[in-house]
Amino acid sequence: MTRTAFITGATSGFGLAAARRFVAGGWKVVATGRRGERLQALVDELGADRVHPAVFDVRDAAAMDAALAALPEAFAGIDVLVNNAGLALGTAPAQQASLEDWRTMIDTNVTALVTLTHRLLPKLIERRGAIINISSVAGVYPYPGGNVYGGTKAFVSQFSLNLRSDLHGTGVRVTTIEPGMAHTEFTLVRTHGNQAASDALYRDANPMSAEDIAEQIYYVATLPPHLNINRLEIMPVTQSFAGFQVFRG
Ligand code: NDP
Ligand code: 8X3
Repeated sequence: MTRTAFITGATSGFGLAAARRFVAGGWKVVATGRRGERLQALVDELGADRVHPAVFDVRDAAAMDAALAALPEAFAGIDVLVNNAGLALGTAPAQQASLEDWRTMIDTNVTALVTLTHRLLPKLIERRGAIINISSVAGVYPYPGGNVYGGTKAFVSQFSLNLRSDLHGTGVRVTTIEPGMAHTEFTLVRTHGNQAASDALYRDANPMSAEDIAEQIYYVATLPPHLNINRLEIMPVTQSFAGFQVFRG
């Protein structure tokens, strides 16, 4: 039986690469995002029998419900949910950050993720499926300017572990993937469209690629069903840790 992955944020970065990886592995994919033209391009590239485009803003629960209700029969049985859609906005310290940016990150990275998970849990339990939540090293290690973004990802990691607990005995697997720096549209979004800042961050840094993370997502999804990776933290070799800071004065 062909398995189906429901991948949020498949118009760019990890989600787009994951959609390609799953289809290459023989899966069907429900690909979501706001940019419908990109999802249509993915359908054109991979085939309408392999990819179903679901265009909605994950923060809009009614639009999410409508998209779920409109899933064609061939894509309605979900084996793996990849909660990937998300974003960081801003790098300013908390005392200078935009409250609107904070709320957007919480609405997207937390509220939308739990809403979709809640909606799809019955289907996932029925199929003894898997949930793969994309968190971040920013949810594990603090850094200046990480404030609410890191907070949302810490939520994702802890929510995943708690889901594991609640789903005990159902056969449903839950994994959180915590990547470090990867070259996608992430920094362009974080800097509100500053291409030069995005280029500067990745230049000469040899960051991970979207495909590197897609491979990890696919690996987790295709493990034997008796194995559960709880968390998978992955960084480029060029990124590591700095020490505590001490203010004197
Ligand atoms: P991209 O910006 O390249 O992709 C983000 C995806 O999320 C897009 O497909 C976008 O689709 C979707 N998305 C964002 N907001 C919404 C929304 N309101 N409704 C629907 N879809 C939305 O970034 P990445 O691929 O890097 O990011 C994917 C995930 O990985 C995020 O959760 C991010 O926090 C996380 N991450 C990224 C890291 C990195 O260094 N790149 C490292 C660690 C974690 P569209 O705009 O079309 O709606
Ligand atoms: C993004 C990874 O290292 O830019 O989640 O915080 S990092």
